[in-house]
Amino acid sequence: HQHRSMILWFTGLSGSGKSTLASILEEKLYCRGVSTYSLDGDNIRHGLCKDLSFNSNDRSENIRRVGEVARLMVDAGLVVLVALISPYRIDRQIIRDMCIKDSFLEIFVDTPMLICKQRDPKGLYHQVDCKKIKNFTGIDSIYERPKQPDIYLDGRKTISELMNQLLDLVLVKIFK
Ligand code: GGZ
Repeated sequence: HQHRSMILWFTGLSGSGKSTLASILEEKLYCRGVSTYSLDGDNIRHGLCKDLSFNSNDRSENIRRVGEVARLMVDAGLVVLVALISPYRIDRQIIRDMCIKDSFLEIFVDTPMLICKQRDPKGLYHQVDCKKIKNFTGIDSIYERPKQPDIYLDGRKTISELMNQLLDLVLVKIFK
């Protein structure tokens, strides 16, 4: 089962579906004999990055650390799935630039804010409305949309529709 190693970098708002898509994709890749590892914002921020807040410097540092770790894992031969909001274009670009050509795929999960708010799986948007959280991405903290993502996913579609689209594109890259 020889395959290429690379970073699959999911970016998008909180509640956009990044983590869900990444974890389903990981399972599908695993079934096809691909060695994978997932780095998800939610759990990374309890460990490697637990000293970081959500101000802009700390968000950039979060992206930098996860990018460095992901790159080490690529050296070890893995397909690394990263799911971070990663709101700043420059931070995503820096990771792309440090990767060998074609070993970084930026996957933009473009889900309208209204849908993210309706889903609100962790009640965070509700807390923002109650002024309990500040600096929330898409509300009072910016999200810079990718201009030319490698893969564009329209978050208004269902997870299974998106998965069909995503899996084929990724398999082509991994087994090229
Ligand atoms: C955005 C926040 C915030 C603020 C807590 N802004 O939907 P979630 O809950 O599970 O994912 C979000 C996660 C974002 O962490 P990241 O490491 O991906 O962010 S970044 O790339 O910008 O560094 C959300 C939760 O943490 N969360 N406060 N203020 N998301």
